[in-house]
Amino acid sequence: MIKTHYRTCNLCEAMCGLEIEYEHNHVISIKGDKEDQFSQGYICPKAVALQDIYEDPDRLRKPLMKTDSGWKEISWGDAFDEVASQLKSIQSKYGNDAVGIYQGNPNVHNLGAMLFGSTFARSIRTKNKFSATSADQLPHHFVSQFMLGHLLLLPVPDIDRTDYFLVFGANPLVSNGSMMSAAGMPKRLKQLKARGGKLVVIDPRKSETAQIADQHLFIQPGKDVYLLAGIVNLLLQRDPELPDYYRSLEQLSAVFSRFTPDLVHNLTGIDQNVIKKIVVDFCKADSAVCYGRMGVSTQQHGTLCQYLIYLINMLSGNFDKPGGFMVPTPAIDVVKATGPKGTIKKFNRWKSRVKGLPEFGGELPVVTMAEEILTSGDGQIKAMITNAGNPILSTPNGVQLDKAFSSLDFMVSIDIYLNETTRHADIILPPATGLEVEHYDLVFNNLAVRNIAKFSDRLFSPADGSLEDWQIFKELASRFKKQSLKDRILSFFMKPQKMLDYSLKRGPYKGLTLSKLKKLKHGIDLGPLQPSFPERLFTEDKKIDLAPTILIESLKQLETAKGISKDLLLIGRRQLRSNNSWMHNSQRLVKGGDRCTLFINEKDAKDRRIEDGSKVTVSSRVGRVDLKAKVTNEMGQGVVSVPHGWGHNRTNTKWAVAEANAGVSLNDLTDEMMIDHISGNAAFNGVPVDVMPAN
Ligand SMILES: Nc1nc2c(c(=O)[nH]1)N[C@H]1C(S)=C(S)[C@@H](COP(=O)(O)OP(=O)(O)OC[C@H]3O[C@@H](n4cnc5c(=O)[nH]c(N)nc54)[C@H](O)[C@@H]3O)O[C@H]1N2
Ligand SMILES: Nc1nc2c(c(=O)[nH]1)N[C@H]1C(S)=C(S)[C@@H](COP(=O)(O)OP(=O)(O)OC[C@H]3O[C@@H](n4cnc5c(=O)[nH]c(N)nc54)[C@H](O)[C@@H]3O)O[C@H]1N2
Ligand code: SF4
Ligand SMILES: [Mo]
Repeated sequence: MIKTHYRTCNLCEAMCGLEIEYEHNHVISIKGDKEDQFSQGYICPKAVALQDIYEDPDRLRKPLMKTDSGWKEISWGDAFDEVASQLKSIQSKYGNDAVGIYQGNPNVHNLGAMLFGSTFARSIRTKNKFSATSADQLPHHFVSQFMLGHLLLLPVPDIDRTDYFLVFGANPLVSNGSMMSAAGMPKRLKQLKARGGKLVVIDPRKSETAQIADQHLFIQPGKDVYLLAGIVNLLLQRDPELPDYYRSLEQLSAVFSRFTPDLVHNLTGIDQNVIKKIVVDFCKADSAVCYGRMGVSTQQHGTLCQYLIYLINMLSGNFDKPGGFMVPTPAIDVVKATGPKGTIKKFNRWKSRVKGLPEFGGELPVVTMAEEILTSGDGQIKAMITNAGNPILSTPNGVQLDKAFSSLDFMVSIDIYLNETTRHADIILPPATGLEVEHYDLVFNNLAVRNIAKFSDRLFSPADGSLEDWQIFKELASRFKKQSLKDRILSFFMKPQKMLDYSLKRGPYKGLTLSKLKKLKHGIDLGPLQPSFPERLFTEDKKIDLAPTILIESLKQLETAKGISKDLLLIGRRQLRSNNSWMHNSQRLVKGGDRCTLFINEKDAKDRRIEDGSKVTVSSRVGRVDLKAKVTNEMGQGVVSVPHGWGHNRTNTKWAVAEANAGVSLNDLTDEMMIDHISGNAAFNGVPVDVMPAN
């Protein structure tokens, strides 16, 4: 008999509701759930990958151990014992920091990993913790920590009510929104325009989102900081009236007055009147919000850009206001649950050994991971744990990291594929995943443009003997931390559903329990975002510091002499049918020809005698790759673009479809020396490159 299952897609941040028809353990169809309280039927082409991953013959289902004669399946018990014994022996020989951990993106899309991953990571007692955060949204956390007092107190654009949406370096039509969970982005943007609202996009490429905008401004990669500072300067000249929970306003004028429209024009090429008009329109709109994502977070001024975006929203009176920049009130308040007050201490408590980069939130910047493995001496990393991550393809200078991982004494990966990263492991522990697990979005409800809640049951039971991520973490942690009787009793009761129910009951919505949520197959809408400041602040004085010293000092030193760069600069490009590095083993998603191409402007192509469709060689300080060029004036002059997550051409991987559609890795060109100097975040955008016809 054909049955229907409702769940939330956990592949990206959008949280789309799915309606899945199935019979026994076979999926018949995956469609958008029209009754879903958040997505109302919207899905993107990636949703079907949940079926493909479930059925994928390449997906790992049993622990693997590397032997001289190849990979060998072993039992879970033997795998855990071997992992614990190897890691412990390395730690006793070289110290705790000799074991490093890298946690990848799917962790935050995984209920079990969210509940148990950090306990596991803590049990290893190492200072060498890394994650995809420092190749992504670290600047947002940094600014929230310094201005709002908690790194998870993250404002999002109230996109459904805004009248003016000013977007820097984000492409929500393709990414479906990031640090802004909003299923159904095309419809939401259409509604913005239908109610007379404006969409303005600043991007070195006329992206899919820029193409539907009222206004698109090309910008040279990395130059946003000047435009943003120029906007702040003009806002300050309007003498903003601010609520009394803001402080240090008086410090700002002296710092920002040099960012005149003329200076901004010289540094960005953007016309003075265009800049002034943006400020006038932004202030005139009933509500307005400025928002920036990967394009501005992962560049050399990432943290300053996010700081200036927060300031623009605050100085224009749009912070914590409907239609502006608001902090959601999720049913499970992860901010409260994780927050000691006055958390400014969570920065620079230790530094990386080789480059001296600061810790933030307990982690070191991932740009430094390879050198921490390759540089000998006290505190060198000798063993790695990777968990739901593919840093060989997703962090700068993948070739160097390849070399680093192959030099390790031991490596264990918790992952569902034998891919570019996990091929270096000695042991792979593959969890049940996707349709086989329960789901609740602990992280993305914290970033959603409406307050909602939904619980998804598992659709299929995991294959016989499979374990889930949380069970793997629990098993491993128990081997690292001595368990008292109390620990063991507590651990027996610590299961995802129990923990969810406990947290829901302590959340802001009275009467919302897990059993109630389980009956609401399409989720529950808890209403639009609500103003909640200054009560929500975690700062000690309950005020927002508009001028945190570290940010203001860095702005004062900001170089303004250089003008427009003559180099050809490389940026990334997300694609609707990809998801970082791991959705290329789905035939349905990769079909339709090679998408791993270099986009280049007509003039830049002509200057280099490059023809549309021809092979080109792209080289940077760290490496070179050959790929096909597409000549398009979507690209601003002097900027080229390559999508990331491809490059499945390394040896000894086991994902056949991906290998047959290999592409090249953008991160064989990006440079681990290019960083955001405040936070240590990777600067993927604006890498100087040479492009020429191949051979
Ligand atoms: N040049 C450039 N580089 C970038 C970016 C860019 O824009 N440009 N984007 C950056 C961003 S935003 C991010 S988030 C990172 C992502 O960086 P990573 O997280 O390192 O890379 P992913 O490709 O997401 O790899 C996810 C891994 O998790 C595994 N996996 C999937 N589901 C599960 C599961 O349920 N359990 C476990 N244990 N494993 C699972 C997959 O097999 C895969 O190996 O990449 C960054 N890299
Ligand atoms: N289909 C799909 N969806 C995804 C993902 C995916 O891989 N595929 N990944 C998910 C993840 S992990 C994340 S973090 C989000 C990211 O979500 P977004 O940030 O919305 O996605 P990107 O496509 O990286 O958008 C970055 C934009 O910045 C522009 N840009 C590059 N450099 C600069 C610059 O210096 N200045 C300015 N102003 N713009 C610049 C690029 O041209 C691009 O249009 O997407 C998520 N959703
Ligand atoms: S937009 Fe994201 S959440 Fe929605 S169906 Fe696509 S991958 Fe899934
Ligand atoms: Mo990301």
